[in-house]
Amino acid sequence: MSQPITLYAVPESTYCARVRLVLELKSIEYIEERPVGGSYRSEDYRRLVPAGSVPAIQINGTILHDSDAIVELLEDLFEEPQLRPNDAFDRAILKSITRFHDTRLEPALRRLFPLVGNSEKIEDAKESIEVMNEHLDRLDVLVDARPYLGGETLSLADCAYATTLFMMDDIANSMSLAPRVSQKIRDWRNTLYATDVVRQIIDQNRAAIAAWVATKLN
Ligand SMILES: N[C@@H](CCC(=O)N[C@@H](CS)C(=O)NCC(=O)O)C(=O)O
Repeated sequence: MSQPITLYAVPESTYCARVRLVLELKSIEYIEERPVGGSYRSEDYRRLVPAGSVPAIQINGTILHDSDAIVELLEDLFEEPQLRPNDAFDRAILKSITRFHDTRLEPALRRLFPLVGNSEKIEDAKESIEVMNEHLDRLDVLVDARPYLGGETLSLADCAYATTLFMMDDIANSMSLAPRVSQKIRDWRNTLYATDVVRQIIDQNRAAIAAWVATKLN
C-alpha cells in the first residue's frame, strides 16, 4: 500500500465498527476521519463518496463504500488472519448469515433510532422490538457458533454482528424495553466480547451509543 488507508466513519455506526474491527484484526495501517464537511449528508462528502454513506475507505486512490464490499476487499488484500473459509459452501453459508444481518436484523434495529427519547412513540417502539424479536428467533436457528460462526476462529460474519448484538440491547433498554435474546445468541455474544480486539471495538461503539442516547434523553 503506497499510502495508509483512510476510513471515513462515525463512532455510532455498527457498519463502521465492522470495518474498523477488520482493519484492527489484520493490523492494517489506517487513518480514521469523520466525513468531510462534518456529515455524511454534506455535499463535500458526496463529492468524495457518491453513495453518501459511511463507512467508506480511500485505498490506493480508490474510494469504496459499503462495509461488506470493503471487508471483502481487505480480506483479499490482507490475508492474515484469514476471516473467510476456503470452502465455497462454508463461505456462501457465512455470507448468507452476514446478509441476514444487513437485510433483516440491523434494519429492524434501525427502526428504533428515531424513537429513542420519544415517549409518545412507545407503542411504535414495542412494535419494532417485535419485528426484531422475530428476526432474532430466526437467527437463533440460523447460527451455530462453535464458538465463532465459522468454527474456531473469527469470521467476517462474526465481525458483522459484533456491535449490533450489544447495540440492540442498549437502544431497547434506553426505552425500558428488551429484545428476546436466546441463550445460544448470548453465548456467542459473550465469546465475541471475550475476544480482545473485538471487545475494544464493541466498548468504543457502546460508549458512542450511550453518549448519543444521553443527548436524546436530555
Ligand atoms: N449497507 C451499508 C449501510 C451503511 C449505512 O447505512 N450507513 C449509515 C450510517 S450508520 C449511512 O451512511 N446512512 C446514510 C445513507 O445511507 O444515506 C454498509 O454496509 O455500509
